[in-house]
Amino acid sequence: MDSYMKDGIPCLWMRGGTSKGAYFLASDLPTDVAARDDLLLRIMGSPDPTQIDGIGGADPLTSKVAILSPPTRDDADVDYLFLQVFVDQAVVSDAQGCGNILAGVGPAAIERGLVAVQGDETPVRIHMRNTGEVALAKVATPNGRVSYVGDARIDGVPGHHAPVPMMFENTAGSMCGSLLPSGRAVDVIDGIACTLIDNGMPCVILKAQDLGVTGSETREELDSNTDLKARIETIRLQAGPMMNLGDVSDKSVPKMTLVSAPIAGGVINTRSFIPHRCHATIGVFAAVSVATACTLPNTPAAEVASVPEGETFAIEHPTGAADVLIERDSTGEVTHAGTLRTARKLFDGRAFPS
Ligand code: NQM
Repeated sequence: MDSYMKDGIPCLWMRGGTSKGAYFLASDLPTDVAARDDLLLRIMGSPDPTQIDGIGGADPLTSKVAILSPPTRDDADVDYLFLQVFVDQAVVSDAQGCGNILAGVGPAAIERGLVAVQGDETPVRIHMRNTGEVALAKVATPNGRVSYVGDARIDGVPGHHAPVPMMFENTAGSMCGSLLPSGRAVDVIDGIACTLIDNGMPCVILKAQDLGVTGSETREELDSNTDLKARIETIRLQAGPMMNLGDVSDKSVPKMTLVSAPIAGGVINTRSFIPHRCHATIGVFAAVSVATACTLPNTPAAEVASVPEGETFAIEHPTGAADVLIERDSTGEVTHAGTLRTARKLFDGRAFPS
């Protein structure tokens, strides 16, 4: 029995946007990456499809980790490393960021004393170590404390909570080197037209109808369509090297996003595979990448999208829509992006690994 099993590790369990995860201080975890990952697998209960012996929620959306540490850049207040703990494989991956878990980072950094409160709203500049960019989040801090109470609501989360607005810049090519890593806005893989794009999250965007589905199916319907999932995975494995991601068989990127015409007044309808299960909503940076693809003429996304005049892009998903703010320069290039999320502290205590 190691000391972690005996004494546990300080852990904040938080909802960030439409995801849920364990937030740790780097100083409470082993510095050796292999030892850290082994510990996180034991805490979450992986590999096991039920994660019954850990705190993970048996879903990629609730098997996530944020590691916080003091900033290593002058233009940031806190460093954030995101880790995806696979549910049914002994894999912990830093090969993607997570904009939903990002929503909890500002509040967690203040709760843990890494960032001081500044008035009723505290701006927190977050260095996202997975991709190297800095995001700006604003955290409600009335009376000198983080407040999770407020009037903001996001689709996919019941109720109303304090808003956490977030802004991003320089997200193009976050993990793939450039916005369109293959050098083209459209590639054809297995006979299907795809846009390989990275504006904060590597995504492959393809039309649902080209894969024989409508794109309005439920998460459960798509998750049980094993033929569809096998075709998507074959395309993904070919897209990975084309996106400078190498062999992606053990990686959670690229995400595979099926698009179709909007059905609820939004810009585009989506179903995202992340990459093997269908997302209950859509990732934050995935939504930014999809919105960006909508602005590229003659692409699968542009063909089905209703692109707005203004800056707000409602990206429809299985349980509603995610609003993404897209700012473009005079050439039409996306320069800034943003979104509104909420977050909530669910539990503060010590996690005990198996
Ligand atoms: O794209 C899930 C999520 C995400 C990622 C995933 C995310 C993002 O919704 O920024 O938020 O794509 O695995 O938590």
